[in-house]
Amino acid sequence: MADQPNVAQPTAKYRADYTAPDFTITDIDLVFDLQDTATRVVAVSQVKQQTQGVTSLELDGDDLVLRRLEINGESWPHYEETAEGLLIRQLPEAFELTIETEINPEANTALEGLYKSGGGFCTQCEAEGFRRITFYQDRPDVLARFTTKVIADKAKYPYLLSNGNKVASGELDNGRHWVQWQDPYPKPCYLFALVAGDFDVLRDNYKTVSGRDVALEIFVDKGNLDRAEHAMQSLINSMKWDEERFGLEYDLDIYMVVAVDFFNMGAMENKGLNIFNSKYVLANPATATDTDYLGIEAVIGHEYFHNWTGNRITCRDWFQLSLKEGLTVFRDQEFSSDLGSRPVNRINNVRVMRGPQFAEDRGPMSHPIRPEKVIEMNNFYTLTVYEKGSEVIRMMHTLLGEAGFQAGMKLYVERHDGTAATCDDFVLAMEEASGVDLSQFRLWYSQSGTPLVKVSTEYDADAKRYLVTVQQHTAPTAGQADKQPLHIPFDIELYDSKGQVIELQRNGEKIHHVLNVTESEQTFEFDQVHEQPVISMLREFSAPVVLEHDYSDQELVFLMTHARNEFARWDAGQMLLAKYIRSNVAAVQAGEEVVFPETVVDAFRGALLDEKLDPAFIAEMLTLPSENEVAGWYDLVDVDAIHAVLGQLEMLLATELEDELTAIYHSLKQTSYSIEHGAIAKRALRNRCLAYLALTAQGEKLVSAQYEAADNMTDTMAAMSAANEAQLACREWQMADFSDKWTHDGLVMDKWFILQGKNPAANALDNVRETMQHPAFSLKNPNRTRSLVASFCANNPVRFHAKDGSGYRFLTEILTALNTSNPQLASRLIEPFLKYRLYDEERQALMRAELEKLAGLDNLARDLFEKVEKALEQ
Ligand code: B3K
Ligand code: ZN
Repeated sequence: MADQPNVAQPTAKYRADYTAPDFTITDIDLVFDLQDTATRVVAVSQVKQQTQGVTSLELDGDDLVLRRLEINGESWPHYEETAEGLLIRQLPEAFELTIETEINPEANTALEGLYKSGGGFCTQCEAEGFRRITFYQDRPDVLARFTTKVIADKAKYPYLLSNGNKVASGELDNGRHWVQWQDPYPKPCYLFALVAGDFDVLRDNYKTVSGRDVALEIFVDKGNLDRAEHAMQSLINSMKWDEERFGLEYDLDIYMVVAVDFFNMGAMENKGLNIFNSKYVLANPATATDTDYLGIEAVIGHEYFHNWTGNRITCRDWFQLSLKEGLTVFRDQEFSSDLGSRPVNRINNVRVMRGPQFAEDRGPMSHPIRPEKVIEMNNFYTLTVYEKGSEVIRMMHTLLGEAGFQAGMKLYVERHDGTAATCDDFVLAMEEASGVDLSQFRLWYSQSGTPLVKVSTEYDADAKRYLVTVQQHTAPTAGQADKQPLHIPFDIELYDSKGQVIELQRNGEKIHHVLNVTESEQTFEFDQVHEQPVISMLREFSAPVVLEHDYSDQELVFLMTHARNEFARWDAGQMLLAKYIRSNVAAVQAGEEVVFPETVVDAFRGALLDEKLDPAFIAEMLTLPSENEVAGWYDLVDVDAIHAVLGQLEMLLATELEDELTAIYHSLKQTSYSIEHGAIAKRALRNRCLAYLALTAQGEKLVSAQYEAADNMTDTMAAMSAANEAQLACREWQMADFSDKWTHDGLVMDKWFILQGKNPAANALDNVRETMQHPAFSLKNPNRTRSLVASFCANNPVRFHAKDGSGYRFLTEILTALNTSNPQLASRLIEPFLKYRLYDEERQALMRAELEKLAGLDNLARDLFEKVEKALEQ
């Protein structure tokens, strides 16, 4: 952006530039005197030189007022404040550093560092928020033992919490009190946490496999105790699961979870004191949907699993983020799959990969799971680092098998416990423990983009031979032009015409069903194949790639019914849908009719009526890909045509299958609510049926009746979203009724805000603007903002991409406001703009103009700067 002189250039960091710290900090003793606008923080650190001869120490600091600086108890004049923090000079080899800072938690709307949420204080330090509390070496490879004393008004803040064990407490004059905490495990400062407030506490306990008694405490806003039980049960399940599946046990006597309303992400794994977005803690049947319940289980698990993969073994530098995140996502996915439905979990994870992650790979922020260059670290908590990172771990699991993988985990933990490690360390442990060669596989860490895998097959009836030719190609991505072939575990199965599995063999030797694809083009040969087989490929989505193969409808219908694993059956259904979505998008663009053959409808009818299948799985079978996922298939996206085709296909399925959908809808009615998986599955299918039936003549009646009869939020929301999508007349009174009932509860109102954002009506944007005046809405609260604004901008493509540019101007207004108050949130919301190159010329020009407006802001935050700059770059 050379033509944007008013944009200050924030500096980038490169992975290749890593150097170990010149000093380390072994212990830090913190005292917080909490006041809303002027909190005092005294930090006493024991510092040791690591590089001989280096006598200056650079400390990171942001938005701090320095009140005192001492070395070994003496005032120290040899320092200067810099743009990045403090530079202290003429230091001895080992010393005690005392720093007193003053901070303003109330003014902290960025929700990073120490801030106020509701009536209480809380912290968020990952990635680089500790530097907003005190001057420190704010980097993950400096591991110190933390002692923390918190002082605050006793009436307002009866609970004063920090990491580790409570070691002392006392009363002070003028109504204040204090508590001191000590964490025995050395940790990087991003895992530091402090909470002060008044809460209701749900208590339980857990005895670990080796007999440690752990007190479990969940802190929620007063009055919310009845919404914490599922989180507690999920925590207990996580602790048990990690012992059983990974042999990993909890290591402190207390585990605390605090739910707060103002939080930029889902949750944070601070040692012994997790801080959670209340969305991932609070649930009861009246306020939360089944999806919310499952989300709580997954996030509680995820943060708990970080205790080993993240906390006991942390990251050497932030470029290694996937070391802890990819691995921990893999662990939480396995946890959810072991406790619930494995196929349904896999399907939903794959949807995230094929939709938003593949889209990220194609955009200007495309990066490998281990990025090479970062301006603002918070911008790299991405689907690529997390979800693709997890797929990379999963591929190793596929290549090594469960036993080999667990041997690798064991070695990794033995070698690196208590240290800050790298992704290479992890792969090396996996390789050495299993004997599987991962040398080419390592490329997944450094190469970005989604490989395209094209497969062609050939059957030689005389020789009874079957040939499978696999080609891989990764197109250039932003910032990375040259690509090499990757090591792709490619899981296949062959079926005969009766649906029996054909054993894979060649020259009398068995061949494993996971093929090692390592070259740009490779042919695999199988013999003793007695008839033309049907091939199932990329089973379980064995690698994060796009598969291209010229399947006939007949083959796909065959796989939908005969493939042995459910994921493959679902995937065949998706491929069949994809074929007709593509051909119909072309038809609509050419002004022709939408065509959807009877045989395809019948295949979906078969799935719907298959009593052997899990109802939750059938619901997935009958779910079309989202408009965004379909958009990802095109270099030039036609939002209107995609919307029209998906709408018409849904209408067609609804009309053709109306009798079956109606029968199943009524047969799945339950008399009481439970969150047991069988019950969730039945609701999932029943509500999927309702979404289709809403499009038929009975829609108004069924949807109204369900809303009125619903005794749980899942059924209420299913009715409301069906009414919203189908634009039924009952939508209006339902929305009004819901808002009357829940205005006092922002978390519940988020569901209503989402529906306003996704409203397909032509005046959706006017409604969204009006909704911003709703008493429950606030741009200061990230959950509210995401619910309304992100659902409009990211999940209502037809309205957001209105040709008059009104949606684009709206997003710029929001981003401009958030740029100063909460840049991290702004940076999440800007995503739809980053894809502007995929739209027609007029829309491109309009979006580009908005990006340029943002680039021209005087005070553009580095979070937005990094994305805007990359988006505008050619
Ligand atoms: N580690 C945190 C995410 C921190 C995000 C910082 N912007 C939550 C998690 O992944 O578990
Ligand atoms: Zn995580």
